[in-house]
Amino acid sequence: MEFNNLLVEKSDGIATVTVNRPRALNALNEETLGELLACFEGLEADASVRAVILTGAGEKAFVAGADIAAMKDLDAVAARDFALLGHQVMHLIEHLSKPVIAAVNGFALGGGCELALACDIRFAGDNARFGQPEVNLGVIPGFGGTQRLPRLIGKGRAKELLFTGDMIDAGEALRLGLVNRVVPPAELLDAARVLAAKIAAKGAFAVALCKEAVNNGLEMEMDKACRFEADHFALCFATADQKEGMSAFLEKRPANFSGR
Ligand code: CO8
Repeated sequence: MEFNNLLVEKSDGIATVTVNRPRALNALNEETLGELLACFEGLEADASVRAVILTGAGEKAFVAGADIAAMKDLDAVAARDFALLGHQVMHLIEHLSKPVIAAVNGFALGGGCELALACDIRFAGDNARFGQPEVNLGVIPGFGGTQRLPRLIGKGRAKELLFTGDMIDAGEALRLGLVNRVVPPAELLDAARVLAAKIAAKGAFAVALCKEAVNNGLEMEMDKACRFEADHFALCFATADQKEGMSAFLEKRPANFSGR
């Protein structure tokens, strides 16, 4: 599928999606959000894809936010529709049955920070900057930032970022637990690919169930969440990968997972 604002590459079971509007620092307009939706629906349906890397074009930005020029004159109904479209994209990424790694190569602000938050794992170049600057524009985050940020880094730390609109650098993001790892910018995509390849070599069904158990379990009470985990654990025993993984261990050889 061809996109106006995205580049998509697939190799060795890893899809790399690049938001490609560098002249606007990859800001998310309605067309780009629609393309992200179509792109991730396609990746979900493509059994050859076992992990996804999401990044931004150019050396300056991952995504510098929702497109301010496109938002400025919206009325409340249109603003809500725009926010809901963003939520659809974030939800799709968060619940994709494959792991999604954000490779944050510069500014990740507002909707860009929210896009990174919807991913499973975040790697950052040491030039990355994170922030939720919406209060500087007289609005609040609209693509899940008030919800995913406190769930990831805690309520107090999230509120400081949300109330001040301040930007933080990659080192501070690492300290807060907002990113998993910081690397030199030139090594960012390779580091993300190494991680993606490592995960892609595991049983894809088990990885998908792990993701579902973490995401859904965190929304439940502990006893219900543990039951949810037990049911997902049991489901693994209906797969060839469980037999292969345990046989391989006992036969002292590497497992060869099929994803079934
Ligand atoms: N939207 C539209 N255009 C943008 C955006 C953006 N978010 N960010 C940068 N651009 C454009 C600039 O306008 C500029 O365009 P031009 O060359 O035509 O003037 C170009 O990108 C380059 O930007 P700068 O010249 O500003 O580059 P600097 O290096 O000087 O500054 C910054 C880089 C600090 C990243 C600066 O561009 C900036 O502050 N950008 C805005 C960041 C921001 O406020 N993001 C949050 C937006 S709000 C949001 O995301 C809410 C999400 C929920 C929406 C809910 C829907 C209702």
